[in-house]
Amino acid sequence: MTGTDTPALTPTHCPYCALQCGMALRPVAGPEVAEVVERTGFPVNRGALCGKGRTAPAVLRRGVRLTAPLVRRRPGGELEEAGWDEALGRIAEGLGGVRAVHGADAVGVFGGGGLTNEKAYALGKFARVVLATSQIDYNGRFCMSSAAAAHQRAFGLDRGLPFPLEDIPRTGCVILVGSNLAETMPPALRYLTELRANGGRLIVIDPRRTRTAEQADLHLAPRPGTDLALALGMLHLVVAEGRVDEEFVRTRTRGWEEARAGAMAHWPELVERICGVEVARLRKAVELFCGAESGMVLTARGPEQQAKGTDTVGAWINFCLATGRAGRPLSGYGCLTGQGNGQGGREHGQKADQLPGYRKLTDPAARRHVAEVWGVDPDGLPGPGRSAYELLDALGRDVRALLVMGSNPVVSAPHASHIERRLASLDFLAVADVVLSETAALADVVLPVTQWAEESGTTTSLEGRVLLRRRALDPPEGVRSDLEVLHALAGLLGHGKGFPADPAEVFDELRRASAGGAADYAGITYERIAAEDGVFWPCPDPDHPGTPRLFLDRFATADGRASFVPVVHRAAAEETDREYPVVLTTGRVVAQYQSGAQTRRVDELNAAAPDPFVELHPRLAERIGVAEGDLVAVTSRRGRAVAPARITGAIRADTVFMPFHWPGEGRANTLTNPALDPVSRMPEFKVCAVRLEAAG
Ligand SMILES: Nc1nc2c(c(=O)[nH]1)N[C@H]1C(S)=C(S)[C@@H](COP(=O)(O)OP(=O)(O)OC[C@H]3O[C@@H](n4cnc5c(=O)[nH]c(N)nc54)[C@H](O)[C@@H]3O)O[C@H]1N2
Ligand SMILES: Nc1nc2c(c(=O)[nH]1)N[C@H]1C(S)=C(S)[C@@H](COP(=O)(O)OP(=O)(O)OC[C@H]3O[C@@H](n4cnc5c(=O)[nH]c(N)nc54)[C@H](O)[C@@H]3O)O[C@H]1N2
Ligand code: SF4
Ligand SMILES: [Mo]
Repeated sequence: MTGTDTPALTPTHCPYCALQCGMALRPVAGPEVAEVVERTGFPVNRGALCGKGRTAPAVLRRGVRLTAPLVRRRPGGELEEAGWDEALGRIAEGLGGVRAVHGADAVGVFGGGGLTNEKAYALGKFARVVLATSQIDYNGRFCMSSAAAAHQRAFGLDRGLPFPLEDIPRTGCVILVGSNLAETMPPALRYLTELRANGGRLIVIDPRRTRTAEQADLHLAPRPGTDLALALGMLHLVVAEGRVDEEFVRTRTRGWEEARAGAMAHWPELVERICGVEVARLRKAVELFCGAESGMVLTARGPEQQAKGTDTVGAWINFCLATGRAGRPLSGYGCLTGQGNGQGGREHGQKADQLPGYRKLTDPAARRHVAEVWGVDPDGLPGPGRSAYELLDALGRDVRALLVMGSNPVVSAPHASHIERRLASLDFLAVADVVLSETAALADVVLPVTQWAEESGTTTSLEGRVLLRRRALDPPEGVRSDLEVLHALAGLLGHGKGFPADPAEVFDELRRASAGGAADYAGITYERIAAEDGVFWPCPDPDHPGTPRLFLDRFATADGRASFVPVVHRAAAEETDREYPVVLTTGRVVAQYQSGAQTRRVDELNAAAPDPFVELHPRLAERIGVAEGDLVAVTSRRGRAVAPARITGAIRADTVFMPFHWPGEGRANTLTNPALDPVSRMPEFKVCAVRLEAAG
């Protein structure tokens, strides 16, 4: 480089959450590798970033990340550095060997919602075509699958937000259910602040008075796991107070009578008893929402990560439909998807029942279309496989070899001690990761892969906006991209063609595979994304402008009407009793991301959030005799975790909260209940019964 050159600034997006904040990267000399520069021109975050985004380059450094493959040369031995040929050869042998002895479905694949569209697509194709296994699913099952299922049921299409974030400040009232946006997507808090500045109202429903709830005009704090009753109780009041939008119900929906009957069975006093929210506050919420010209209900993991998450979201959609707050400008139901590519990652085929373009694996026309793009026989494509938890639970039994790409289930799966044992009982485990995660540490082979800043690829944000991350840096010696890994493994397993390592080439194939599907990317190109700040799907052809707003004329059902779904409240899978008298709920803190595999390696983030904790109310703390910072033992039917007490009046006295970002003694998922939603197969991360003791 000559003295006058400044290293190029590359516009890109954050590697972490679904907000996909715009940023720019500049390479720097020395161990720091790169610095993040504000990119004010990107409309979603206008330059603002949270601490995780700002410090993301720290994980690009050598010493922090993996830079050589690791192999375990004898059972029970240590992981040792190896060359790529040996590592890839061992994986081909490990997966191929199990398949030869136990059949194709004995080989499983576990993907992630953080993978780019190109990777998610290639991983799904690799499983179905190269491994010919039905056993592929991914961590998105733990994330937004309940909202996705409810979306499909009611609207015939699942895109988390049917409108762009920029619409939020202009609506009349937002009900935010179980989302702690202030910690989980800090730059998006601006949309709520602007809403209130414009005179709009904000209602937050969360058992904790979070930093998000503090912004609200009205905060309802139900007992965890009772959101379904709460939504039904509010719909009851809508009916009782004559606030149903009859015209909208008649012309744009079907199934109201049955849904209405379900709501009428949940009279407000009953709901008050179930949820612990006073009738007067329910009434106030209905008054604020229905009194505004327009309104939105936005849910996140609070109501969704329940064994009845699909019905709970269904009840909120019913509420929107009955009040005419859907399929109209500035109104609607939306789900705040979580992972960096949480939206795109659920569209292109790493899900157990799915083919690219959000097609169904059981649909003969979909199989024909995708098989043609792949150049394979449609009858040779496997059928749907197990959902994420069921797949992990089958390890070492029906599924004997596993390839993990983009997830760390040892920390993030429910009943994690059980899943850790299942992983350890495998005949063969391969993990591709950027760091030595807790799951990678159990593997027979670990492949070090390139990161966001070192490779190009698209993600689809929570808005349904398809974005381009650009390669800004050269990866260090010794690492390869996930696409290169799949290319090489496919070759070793007899598929020398069909798995290009170039993301642009993969994206072009994805466009063809998605063409005509629900999530149609056919008209989206890298060039367009770059020129237009992203393109909203569906976008069926290059002249199509993309679709920021869905459902304004019709819903995506056969007759264009939205479906009410008849739902009734039911108890959590595990209720409190004398032995386990307290409800545990789990979630996030601003400075750590997910299983912490990446963010626990960043000094600045660890300084802000070094350790797990148990958040509890002063009355509960007094009852068990602990003071601030004292160790608390939390025991559920599945195990015991220990972490320091954090005492606050901002949580219900019958509930404790633990973040799930840490392994070891304070691992929240040692305690959680793997009860699954019958439709979405989402585990009940947000509710289980526990007992507390001082652990002095
Ligand atoms: N800092 C940070 N940001 C992240 C992530 C991260 O790990 N760290 N992860 C990303 C991902 S993948 C996701 S999915 C999103 C998640 O984003 P959020 O859904 O906002 O995060 P959570 O903390 O899991 O849960 C939100 C709130 O639900 C409340 N809650 C608990 N139980 C219940 C209940 O029964 N009912 C209701 N109504 N509320 C309840 C909790 O108190 C919590 O405040 O965040 C994304 N952003
Ligand atoms: N108790 C409790 N448990 C929960 C939740 C909760 O609220 N409570 N939330 C659930 C939710 S919403 C989610 S989304 C899950 C997430 O749980 P995980 O799937 O464990 O999420 P991450 O920690 O993001 O794991 C991603 C892994 O992939 C690696 N990685 C990152 N990028 C890439 C890449 O491009 N390629 C490859 N090969 N690897 C990569 C990271 O280093 C990390 O090890 O946790 C779930 N678990
Ligand atoms: S809010 Fe999400 S996308 Fe934005 S900087 Fe933070 S982690 Fe990254
Ligand atoms: Mo998530």
